[in-house]
Amino acid sequence: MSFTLPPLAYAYDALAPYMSKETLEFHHDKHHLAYVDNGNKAMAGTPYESLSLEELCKKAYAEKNAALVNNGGQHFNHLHFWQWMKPRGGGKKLPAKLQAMVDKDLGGYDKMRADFINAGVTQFGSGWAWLALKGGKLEVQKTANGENPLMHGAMPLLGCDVWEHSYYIDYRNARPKYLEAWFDNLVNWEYVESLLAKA
Ligand code: MN3
Repeated sequence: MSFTLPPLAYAYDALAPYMSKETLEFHHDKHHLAYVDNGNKAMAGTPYESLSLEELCKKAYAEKNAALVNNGGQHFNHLHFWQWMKPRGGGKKLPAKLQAMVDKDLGGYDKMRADFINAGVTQFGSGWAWLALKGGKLEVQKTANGENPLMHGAMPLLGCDVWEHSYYIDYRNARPKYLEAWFDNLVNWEYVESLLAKA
């Protein structure tokens, strides 16, 4: 199905000071919109038009369709990214099912947080840090450019955009500071739990 850009579920200034109005205006209204427009051009008149976004991501990766790996992947990633954040998010208190899996699979909250931030810091160039479900277990992952865990046999539950467009206005080159602020103050753990429940 063709891509459309939904509005944010919160005001553009709702995530300040951790993510500014200016960042959200550029990131949502210009960057995400470009993925939507370019993805629609790339799938026009192809069998990809009949697929769900999740199916499109997997097929594009399998068929090495670079335009749809990047633009379809980024459309999926950003649709969720806006929902992976909320005002007054973050915090160490996770929903129960998620907390139990973090304890069992990832060595508890503090280790999961450190590993997730490290994944984002060490992703060379543009990409994403992830919490994903693979084979019934939680994993911390990182991917390059527009790729996501769907393309690597896993289900994304939480992702942080580490492209410079996500943090350069607010943090300049300080990617670690952005990741720490994002994780501690913006993550919508209830949305993560809702994805886990559907996985
Ligand atoms: Mn982005």
